[in-house]
Amino acid sequence: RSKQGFTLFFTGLSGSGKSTIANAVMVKLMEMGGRPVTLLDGDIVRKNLSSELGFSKEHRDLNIRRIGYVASEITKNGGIAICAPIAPYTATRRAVREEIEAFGAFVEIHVATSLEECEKRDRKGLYKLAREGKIKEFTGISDPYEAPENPELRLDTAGLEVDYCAQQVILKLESLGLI
Ligand code: GGZ
Repeated sequence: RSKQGFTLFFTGLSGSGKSTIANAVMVKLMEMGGRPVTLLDGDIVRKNLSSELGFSKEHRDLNIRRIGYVASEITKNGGIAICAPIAPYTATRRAVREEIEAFGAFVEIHVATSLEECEKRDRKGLYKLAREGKIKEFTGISDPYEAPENPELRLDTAGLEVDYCAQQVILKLESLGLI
């Protein structure tokens, strides 16, 4: 009998490493075969599903609820959904967890790379623009990030290799009996 579906939900600041780890985990899960794996990355969802939305609390919540709905359908059908938005609000993450747990497991991974480290990396130059006030409502600078209190896994990527982080996620999924 094949195992239940589940959703892997990465949350963390811009530049924390969510997308990078999510991609590495996706590759590992695909190599294992079995269930189909769908990646719902922040960028891709914003482009294809939420292109009319900005970054107010209302719009961020709507974005996360859409991601949650798609992930719940995938989970219901026995697949693996990997989500990687910032998802800054605890209550919204909890609502998505409840929606998904009706059908399968919800595994929350807090990519807890510090603001200092994310800003130091500033891969896309967005922190600089946010500090200059050229991007408004920027998470961590001029908008809140509510860190999860009880994630299934917490990873601070500073000084860690991508592959090591991805392996920690795989080990967690094994210990939860999901793979
Ligand atoms: C945060 C912003 C903002 C503001 C643009 N605040 O590093 P990135 O560039 O690729 O990831 C960030 C992405 C955040 O979109 P999400 O859909 O993940 O956010 S949420 O879950 O809150 O809906 C960043 C870019 O969009 N970006 N403006 N003001 N990030």
